[in-house]
Amino acid sequence: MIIVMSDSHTERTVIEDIKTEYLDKASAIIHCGDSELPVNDLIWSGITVVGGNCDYDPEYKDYQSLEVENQHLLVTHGHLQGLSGWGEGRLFDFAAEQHADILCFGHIHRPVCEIRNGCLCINPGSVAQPRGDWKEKMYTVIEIFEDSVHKNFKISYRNLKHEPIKGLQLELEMLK
Ligand SMILES: [Mn+2]
Repeated sequence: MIIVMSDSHTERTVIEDIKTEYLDKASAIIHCGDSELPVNDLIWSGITVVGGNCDYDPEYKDYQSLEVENQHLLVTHGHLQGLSGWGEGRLFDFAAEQHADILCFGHIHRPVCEIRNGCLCINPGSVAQPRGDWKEKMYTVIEIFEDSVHKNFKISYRNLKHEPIKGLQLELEMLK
């Protein structure tokens, strides 16, 4: 189980709540940037985080790669790849160059869940400032089931009470 959140914009407690809920269960907890917290905040112990356009601490990494559950996971906020509310820029090219199996990004504060060129692309929405059609503050739980031929992803968007959000529960399958 991989937990992905983003765009908390100074709301520290919500990060703490999610971390407390999943620290023992998850193989990784990801924050895709725009926390507006200092990089040395102790909250980041146990969380993989990157910098967003609203993070002024220069010590944040622009992107991070990690191997988790046999997947090459790439984390970036998205603004540096030209992602905006109007277009994706070169975000998905970047994921392909990095050979990502899973791309986690933020910045647009809207949920995105799709497979592109064999890469699961996830935007967890925002835990603080949702935009667009979905009005709930949310984050994402990814579960991966693999056999020799298929990879199955179970993606559950959750509200801040950790309840699944109706209409945002997805199962995607791809050939390996
Ligand atoms: Mn933001």
